[in-house]
Amino acid sequence: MARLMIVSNRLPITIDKKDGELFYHPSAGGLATGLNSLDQDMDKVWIGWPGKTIRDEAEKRSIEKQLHKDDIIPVFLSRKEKLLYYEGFSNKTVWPHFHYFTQYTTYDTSYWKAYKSVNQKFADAVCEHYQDGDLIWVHDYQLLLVPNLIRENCPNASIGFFLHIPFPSYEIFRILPWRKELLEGVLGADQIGFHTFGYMRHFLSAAYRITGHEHHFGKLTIDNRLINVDVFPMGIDYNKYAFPEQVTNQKEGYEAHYLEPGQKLILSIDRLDYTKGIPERIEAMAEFFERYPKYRGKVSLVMIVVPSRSNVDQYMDLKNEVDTLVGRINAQYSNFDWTPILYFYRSFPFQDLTSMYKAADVALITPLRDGMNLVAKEYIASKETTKQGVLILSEMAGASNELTEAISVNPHDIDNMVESLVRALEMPLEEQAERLEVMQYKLKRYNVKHWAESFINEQIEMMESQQVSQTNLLNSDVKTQLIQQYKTAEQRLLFLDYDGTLMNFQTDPQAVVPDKELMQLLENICADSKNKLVIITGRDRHTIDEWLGHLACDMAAEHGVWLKENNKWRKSTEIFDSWKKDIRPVLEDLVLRTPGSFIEEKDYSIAWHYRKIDKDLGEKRVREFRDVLRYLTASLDLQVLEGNKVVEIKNAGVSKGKAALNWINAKNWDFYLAVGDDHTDEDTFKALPTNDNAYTIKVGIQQTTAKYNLLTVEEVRTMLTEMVSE
Ligand code: GDG
Repeated sequence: MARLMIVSNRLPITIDKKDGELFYHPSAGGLATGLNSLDQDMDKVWIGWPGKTIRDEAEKRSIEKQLHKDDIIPVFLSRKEKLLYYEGFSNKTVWPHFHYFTQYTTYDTSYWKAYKSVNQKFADAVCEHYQDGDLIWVHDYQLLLVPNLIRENCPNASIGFFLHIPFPSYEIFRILPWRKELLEGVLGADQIGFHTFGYMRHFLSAAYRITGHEHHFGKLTIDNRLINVDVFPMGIDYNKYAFPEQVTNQKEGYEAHYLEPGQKLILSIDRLDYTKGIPERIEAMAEFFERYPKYRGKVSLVMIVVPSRSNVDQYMDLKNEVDTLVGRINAQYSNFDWTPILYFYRSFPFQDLTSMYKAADVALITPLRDGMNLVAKEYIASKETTKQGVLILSEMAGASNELTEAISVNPHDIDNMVESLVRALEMPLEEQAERLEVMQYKLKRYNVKHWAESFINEQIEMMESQQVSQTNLLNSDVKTQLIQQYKTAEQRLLFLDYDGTLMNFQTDPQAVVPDKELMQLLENICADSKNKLVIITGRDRHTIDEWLGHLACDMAAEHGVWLKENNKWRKSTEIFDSWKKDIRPVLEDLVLRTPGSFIEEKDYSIAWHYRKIDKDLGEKRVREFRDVLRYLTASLDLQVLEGNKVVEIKNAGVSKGKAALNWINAKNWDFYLAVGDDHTDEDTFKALPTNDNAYTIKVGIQQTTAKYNLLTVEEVRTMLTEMVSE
């Protein structure tokens, strides 16, 4: 049975030690709940750090034994690793940077080294326990390198990766000295998930600009491996908050101690973190009481701040700042019956938390940056039965994309914050219910179980489609059969495309000069008198002739405009080139407006290349240019071919397929082979007979009419070498 291997920095349990005895506490995070509620027909194995530094080897073994019973595999970290990898690179480099707090980003190579080696430790643990068919799901910013490190040792594993925090814009991301390694680490996955489309866009843009990999509708192809990048907004365990088991009526408690009857409660809950906008929120409360004295004595903010990362400098500073600000506003406005901010610096048991959600008239959730923010969703769910309550939510939280019926605020805009508070406190009950119902409907349907299922189901689909695309690969059995038929044949016709088939692409097309190894291979093919080799290319005849003209082979150039037989070039059909003088100025104008693009003029076609420029700009130009071309070519017998970062205008009625027929019809061949990589080669494939002795091979895994696929230029060369060897 396929298993799900979950890999996260922290395990769903935490180890504690008291008086030399070990204790195991379950940590009830959203992730653990979501994954536990998944269909039981998939066994789960969890790999991660148990949260405690254990030095004694015997103790480690005993923990391992205990945890293995629950299918948990601990990855132990030394004190130094915890300091450099976790507190260092994860929390002082990636965390601030990805949340746009670049002033807090620490650039420290010892952190980076530890991050790499601990990521390797996690990947090793995965590979050690991996079984064929397992699905691996890696989580979050502490483990960005893990997908690719797993891929190196388990190349066929199906790996998913989910980022729980924002992915910053390219302009921010590019600042990191380790940007390329981090991206390549994540790109080792088959599926990459984000909370919002914004993060996904940033990731794809960074992947393109930094590693050069382009996407099409969120799909990237790297080394002929398909990667799915998609949005999976994380949900909550809705019923747990909507219908909690034991809720104490906290509001009554507050009312008894702090509030006059009818007073209103505003609630905020966050970890102490500079991303959560806590000082800005307190300032907004102060301004609110300043501007609207009528609310003094009537409204209190219950502010729960959960201690976190308290040994990091910025967090200590933040704690001092928050303490001072709360002290100041309380000192300024409170009286014997009322305190403006009820400030708690500690965590609460779940029951207390849900009671506070229930009691709060308004939730004020105003992070400066937040991957998602589950507190906002939990608050909405807790209003399932009462249908009363208003959510004020920062537009910088990922959750604001879904919770569009909340009052949306910019946490940096103090006026906006103050006016939103008034709006929330004054909102009629009917409107509160209407807004809540819409949001509750969404959260109920897209809960945490649904989130995990949709990620995993999409990953399973990816795994299956990778397998399907592998079924057409020219495997060793087919290769043996091909070689046997080749050996016994007397009259063999071989069509080989050049760029992307025999040679890899380069940014400058003129630099793709054949190397010695290729020359030798082609000479060997031509040396056998039973072979008729035809190089069939889109290149102009002068270049291809200069490079390969000395070989005893035939050629078709410019996608079949020119044919070379018995060492002589001829035009395949009567065509004209007078149109080029009308089209060329349009292309020249395009080049002027698009620096880095260039024109390639052939005898009967003209091409505009945008290989060296930004893809988005290139595509924008193609769109504009398509309309102009349509107008210009309307009355001419021309066709426009959109290729791989090139647009080519040429005479209609010419194709590689038509050219191929020239040779196909010339003899009774008993072996055919055609190899090519792009859509113009599909015409060649279609022109070949469908007999068992005809082999059509596409280089790459894209859709094709060819019978087989090979993945790379290197594989094509190996196959040809084996075919012609004695
Ligand atoms: C990261 C991303 C993303 C809080 N105080 C107490 C308590 N909590 C619970 C809440 C909620 C969770 O902790 C906090 O989740 P958030 O989503 O708000 O924030 P992060 O911890 O920063 O999480 C974030 C999340 O990952 C998921 O992808 O949404 O953007 O930063 O569930 O209820 N629970 C208890 N006592 C407390 O005092 N029991």
